[in-house]
Amino acid sequence: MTSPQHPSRVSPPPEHAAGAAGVAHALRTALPQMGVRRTALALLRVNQKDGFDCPGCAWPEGERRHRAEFCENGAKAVAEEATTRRVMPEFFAEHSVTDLAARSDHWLGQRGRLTAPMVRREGSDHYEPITWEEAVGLVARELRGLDSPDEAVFYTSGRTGNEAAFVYQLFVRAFGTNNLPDCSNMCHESSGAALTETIGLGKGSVLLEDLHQADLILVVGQNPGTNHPRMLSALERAKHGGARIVAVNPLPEAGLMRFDNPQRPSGLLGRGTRLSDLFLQIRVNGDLALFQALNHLLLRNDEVDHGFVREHTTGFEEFAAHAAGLDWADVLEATGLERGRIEELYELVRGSQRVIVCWAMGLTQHRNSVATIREVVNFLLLRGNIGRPGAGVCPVRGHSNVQGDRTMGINEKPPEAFLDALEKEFAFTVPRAHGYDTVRAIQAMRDGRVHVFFAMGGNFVRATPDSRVTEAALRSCRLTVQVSTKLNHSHTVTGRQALILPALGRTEDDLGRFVTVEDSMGMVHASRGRLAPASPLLRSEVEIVCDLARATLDTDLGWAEMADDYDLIREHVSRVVPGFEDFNARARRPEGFVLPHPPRDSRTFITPTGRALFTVNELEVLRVPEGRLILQTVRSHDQYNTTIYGLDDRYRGIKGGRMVVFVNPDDLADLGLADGETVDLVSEWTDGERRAPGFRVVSYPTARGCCAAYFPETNVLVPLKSTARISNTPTSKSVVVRLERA
Ligand SMILES: Nc1nc2c(c(=O)[nH]1)N[C@H]1C(S)=C(S)[C@@H](COP(=O)(O)OP(=O)(O)OC[C@H]3O[C@@H](n4cnc5c(=O)[nH]c(N)nc54)[C@H](O)[C@@H]3O)O[C@H]1N2
Ligand SMILES: Nc1nc2c(c(=O)[nH]1)N[C@H]1C(S)=C(S)[C@@H](COP(=O)(O)OP(=O)(O)OC[C@H]3O[C@@H](n4cnc5c(=O)[nH]c(N)nc54)[C@H](O)[C@@H]3O)O[C@H]1N2
Ligand SMILES: [Mo]
Repeated sequence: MTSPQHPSRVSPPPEHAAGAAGVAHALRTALPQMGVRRTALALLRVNQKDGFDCPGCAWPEGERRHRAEFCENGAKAVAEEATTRRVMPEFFAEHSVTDLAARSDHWLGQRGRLTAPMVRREGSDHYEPITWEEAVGLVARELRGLDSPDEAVFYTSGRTGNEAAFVYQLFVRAFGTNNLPDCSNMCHESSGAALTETIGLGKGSVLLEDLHQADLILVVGQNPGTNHPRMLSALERAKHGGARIVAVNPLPEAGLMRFDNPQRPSGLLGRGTRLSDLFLQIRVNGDLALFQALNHLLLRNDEVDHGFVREHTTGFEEFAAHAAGLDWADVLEATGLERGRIEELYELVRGSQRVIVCWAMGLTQHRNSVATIREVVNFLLLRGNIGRPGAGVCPVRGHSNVQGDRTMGINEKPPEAFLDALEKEFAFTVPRAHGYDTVRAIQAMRDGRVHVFFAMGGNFVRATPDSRVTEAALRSCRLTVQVSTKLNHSHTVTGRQALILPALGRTEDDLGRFVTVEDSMGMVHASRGRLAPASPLLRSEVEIVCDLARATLDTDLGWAEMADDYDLIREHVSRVVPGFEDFNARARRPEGFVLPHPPRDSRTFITPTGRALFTVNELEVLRVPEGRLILQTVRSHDQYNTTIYGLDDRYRGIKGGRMVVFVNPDDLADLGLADGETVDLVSEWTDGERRAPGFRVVSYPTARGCCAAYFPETNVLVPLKSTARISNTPTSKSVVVRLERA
């Protein structure tokens, strides 16, 4: 039995990424959406010094301000926003909410840009137009009617610029709560938790120059060919400078194997650079064991930078004692690797002076993610690979300003120093109790402790785990509000009343004003949109927040003035957030500026002991019952999180459908299944089973014992309570499933 959601063609995955095919694919997406003139106008302005920051990923631009760097998926992200298609108020008269709820993510996104504020009134199955004034009044009334400010939750997705993020958290705290969950909770929270504890700062410690100077780069649990395509140029440059590159991944991701740089004629011709010197096809969740094995070997052969360890670290003795007791049988079982392969990597490490570890969701979305990342830190500390050129930790962030949003105070557990500074600057009593993160926000709505849900961007209902539970949680609210650019499922799963507030995107002219963003490496720079807004009714996120604050709060912190002049916001930021001194002048520099990073800059570790911390992490091998696989949920090449650009996944050989599950041929044989069959995915958890029906089995060279399928379709399978220790991040990369023949 096949279904229309199954791909029309499945072929062996290609080894190459980008090249001429990438350019062609991007234009094929962009042209129908934007037309020739707008495509040219928009794509020429991406990441240029007087242009806008690419709404794609958070990878830094480097030499951006001098020459355009073409990126296929950046072009798709721009086209998605700069599209000429429009969702007009009449659209909502034609389509009921029930009708829209049954449509696919792809269909909803393809309708185009939202153009007017809309309300779904109690008891109605349709959205209808509402004025901004009335909409803002409605939110203010509901917020003021709550028994406690903690009965409201304010979510943020990572596209929101620094200025909007700062006024947003200011409004929420002036209102009286720290309920500020964000997409980070589902993303790099584990990295932040591990790095803050061990080096004193939850951000990466390398700059682009460091990558160029490294002699060994490990890319672990990351698929840059799809999700950070411009990173491949940096890897290519490192490679030409003599660096060795190692990919650690259950999947042989195309971009990591070979890269055809579209910036170069040789790349366009498809004679690319072989990127990875070594590919370790690790079993899902095997990374803690792998790094423990490397650390064990380094210690045993005394390949340790003792000077660094003595001067800058603490906890070494305990760590070393624990590492000595490594159990190789556990390591081999957890990683699924032969010992010889791990020793090959060890040899590369031993022969390298400057080592960088890059990682993304393959490390952060497991039960033991924080432990794994702490072990990565152990690995780098052992050889003094933090705080010197060409070396360091490199968590590669997702959304283009997710790191900046945190810096601006979008954080449900804000550091005390930040709250003190805020209190001093604005002279009101700031709430100190920690707020809800994403998972706890869902639980609070489900349990009737939260009645108003407000989202600054994103697609909460699809991005979060346990879709059925999350949907019910949102439906139980009195009011749900979505500040959005595009239609998505979160507009169709609503509280008793719901609002859609349409916002300006990055690419659009905001009365000539600019905002700022921070990339994955702590570089801050300006972003100025130039395209005419999708509708005259759109408002900037800053304006929306300031209006709402004025309508809700009795204290005036200068909302109207800030909405008018973003320089005033930046002045406040310059006094509240360290590293932003003289913000307005430095934001106007074409190159922007780099935020201080004490471990990177001077090996200053802002931990309680003033030293970097070695940690002891217990290895628990993730064992699954007979006949089960570990499912990891990934992105296709044609999606941006919950935004589905198209139904292909070119780098994995999939055309025309997303309902696939990638399984190793030997596992298929063991399970008595064959390529092309249709199965239900059934996840097994202590509280019962969850089912996602109708996936086409694809025989694929993934690691044994594992399988992969796309999110958001598989979010129904991720139990809400299955989260990482400490960071509480949903375990979207290790879901125990069985495949049931449909
Ligand atoms: N075009 C595009 N760009 C994006 C996004 C997008 O959706 N589309 N999303 C943005 C966002 S928000 C983020 S966070 C990033 C995400 O960037 P990635 O983290 O690259 O995204 P995923 O698709 O989740 O890929 C996870 C990778 O980790 C591997 N992996 C899974 N489990 C394990 C494991 O246990 N160990 C190891 N070693 N590897 C594992 C998978 O095979 C896959 O290669 O990209 C950002 N950029
Ligand atoms: N199973 C599984 N689940 C996951 C993941 C996974 O790997 N597996 N990854 C997780 C990760 S890493 C992340 S970051 C989250 C992402 O979670 P979110 O950030 O919540 O989701 P997105 O799909 O990025 O949000 C897309 C929507 O944002 C809105 N939008 C776009 N640009 C703007 C803008 O400029 N302003 C405003 N106001 N709105 C805008 C549009 O309406 C669009 O529909 O998902 C997480 N969920
Ligand atoms: Mo993310």
